[in-house]
Amino acid sequence: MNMQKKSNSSQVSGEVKVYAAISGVVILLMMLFGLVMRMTQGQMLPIEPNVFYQLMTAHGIGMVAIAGLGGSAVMWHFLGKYVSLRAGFAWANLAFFLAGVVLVLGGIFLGGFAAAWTFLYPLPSNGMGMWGKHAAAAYMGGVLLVGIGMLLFYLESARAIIQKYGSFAKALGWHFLKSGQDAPPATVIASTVVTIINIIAILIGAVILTMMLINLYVPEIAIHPLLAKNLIFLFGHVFINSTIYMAVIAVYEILPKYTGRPWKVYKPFVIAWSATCLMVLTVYPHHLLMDYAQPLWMHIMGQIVSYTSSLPVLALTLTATLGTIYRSNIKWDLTSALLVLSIFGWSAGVIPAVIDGTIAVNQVMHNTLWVPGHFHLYLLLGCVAMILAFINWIANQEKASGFGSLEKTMLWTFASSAFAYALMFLMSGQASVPRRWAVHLPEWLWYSQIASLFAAGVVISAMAIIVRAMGGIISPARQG
Ligand code: HEM
Ligand SMILES: [Cu+2]
Repeated sequence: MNMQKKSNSSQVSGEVKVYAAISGVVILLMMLFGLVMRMTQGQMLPIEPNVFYQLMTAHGIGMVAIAGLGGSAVMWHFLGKYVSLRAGFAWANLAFFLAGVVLVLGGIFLGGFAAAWTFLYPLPSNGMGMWGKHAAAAYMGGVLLVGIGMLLFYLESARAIIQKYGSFAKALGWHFLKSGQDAPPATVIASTVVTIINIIAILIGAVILTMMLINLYVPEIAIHPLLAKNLIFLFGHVFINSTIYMAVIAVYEILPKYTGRPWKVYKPFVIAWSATCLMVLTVYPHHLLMDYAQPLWMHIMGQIVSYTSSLPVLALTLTATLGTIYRSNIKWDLTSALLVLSIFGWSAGVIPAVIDGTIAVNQVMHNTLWVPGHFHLYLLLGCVAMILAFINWIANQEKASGFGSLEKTMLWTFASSAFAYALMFLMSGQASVPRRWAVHLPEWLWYSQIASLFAAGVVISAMAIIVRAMGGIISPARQG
């Protein structure tokens, strides 16, 4: 490697570059799977339903996992500026990740596994001739491996945070609430919350995956289906939420470089993150609102916490973002524009999510395309926009760059087509089009066809952004 000393050279480590590069490529590939699915629903492609469900399983788990890896890149990069992280753990995580991906893809595309990424018990062991035990085992074993890698990653973060700050309480800023002194940086607060909640969530995910793997080969050892569903959604909800909580660190760290105003930590910010830390673990019952056997108090908790869990951190991040931009002479380029877009996308997506977390609405909207509508809004325009911003930031050696017409076109194409794409899901949901159906009724086809057009816009603009950034990540010494 050619390590020239440059006065203003950036300090992006090898593992972060590799994470970012893999994230970019896999996000693109999974978007292509998504486009193929939506076109299939619009009867624009002759894909068989079993292949549709394989693609849907791969797209779901692939996007969730890669959002996790992309978010981890952001967290590892910036957390590493405050605490000392050992690179070996990031590499170990990557090794587990890649091994897990091979198993998952093998289970899906060789073994035919197509039970959706949520592997809801007892579906994986009931392939009905479409897939066998080993395919289900490969899938679940692969997810377990990815989880183990992530667990190592968070255990190392936990160790490094405690070594530097003494305790999680200090890293969460609880002393600051009392004394008003020495607030930890926003990055450390967010990383600590994600570390705590994801260690718990991944352990719970590992428990249910192991139970289901045993059940696969020893069916006499049955699992209570409702318990299984609770454990799976606790894991799934926390993990996917954490992807945004990691990626948002890019907003906290990068946006101030453009506005010249540091991201100051105030007491409400500390309170909001600590509150989220508790609430995110108890909000998942909003995925089980239609399970009548679930205790009533859990339904009520799920609804109430749905309102309170996502809002504090979002509201504070949104107001702080607006505050930091306002009259700041912010310098616009692709990175800063994507970051601001991401806060908008995240905020916009939470609205239909909270609506769906309301029991009365959920009775109607549950299992319609309203659900993919809300989460594509905040994952695509929120989480992915943050990750793309980060990829672009490190590709430009952590400096602002030009905002020419090419960049503007990429940005606006991405923003408008992603928004319109998610809107088509929401409209389909409002028209009661069911979620997870390979074949749609004739009167629904136009939704999928128009959506496919927007999906193509997302794929093309994301490809332009990622391919362009890739050059900067792979050959950092490009400009002298
Ligand atoms: C070009 C961008 C994208 C397209 C075209 C796309 C397309 C789709 C389609 C057609 C479905 C199935 C909807 C249904 O009938 O139920 C789906 C589901 C899903 N997508 Fe996407 N998607 C895109 C981006 C993303 C992103 C960025 C993420 C996450 C970071 C994501 C995560 C998911 C998940 C978790 C599911 C649920 C799968 C399931 O129901 O098991 N997608 N997507
Ligand atoms: Cu949830």
